[in-house]
Amino acid sequence: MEIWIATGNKGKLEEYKLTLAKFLEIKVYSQSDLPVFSAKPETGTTFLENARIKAKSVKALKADYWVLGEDSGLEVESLNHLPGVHSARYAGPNARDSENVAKLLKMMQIRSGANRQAVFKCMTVVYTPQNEELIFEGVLKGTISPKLAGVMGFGYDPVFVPEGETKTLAELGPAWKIQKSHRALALSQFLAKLKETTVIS
Ligand code: ITT
Repeated sequence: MEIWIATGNKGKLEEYKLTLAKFLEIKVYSQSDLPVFSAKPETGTTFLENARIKAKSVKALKADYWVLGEDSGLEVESLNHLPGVHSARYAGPNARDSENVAKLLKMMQIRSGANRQAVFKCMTVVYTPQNEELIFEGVLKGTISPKLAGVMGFGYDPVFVPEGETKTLAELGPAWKIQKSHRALALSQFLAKLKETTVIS
């Protein structure tokens, strides 16, 4: 099977490719493999709405294939669950990961006190070749470290310490993330469904 991942985020794509590499029957492509593609604005107010916008924009060009779109983000308890759907743009429309992380740490210094609880959420929408919609969700609980640590991964990985761990995701690295992250948890549900329907073995 061919699956098209509707993302322009290289960090996300790398994690999908790493996980799917062991399934020799799955070929992975992304929107950057399309000759012409322009991403639609993420106008949804929920992860699900934005995941649908992304998946549908690639499905419109790859109607007969499997297409996966995903919207994810960080919800910090003491910041009223922000940055949430704004995670990629928290410090501004074209903000770099380092700027988003710096804003997060600053906001938490002002507002969070001792409460550093946070969750990563990943909402995944898959369209089958027959255009059936499948929805999967993954959640990863943890805390926000006051200081950056680690160089692997992307986004908020250098400040997110998963529950039960003492290191950040950027220190734990891709081997940990592809087993246990919010993205991995959503993807494993999709893979279970593919196995159930014998698309893969
Ligand atoms: P696409 O929409 O093209 O997939 P994006 O980066 O804009 O790429 P999102 O809108 O889903 O993706 O925003 C997700 C943001 O949430 C992402 O840019 C990171 O800042 C953060 N994020 C999501 N998953 C993460 C992870 O596993 N590690 C670190 N940060 C993550």
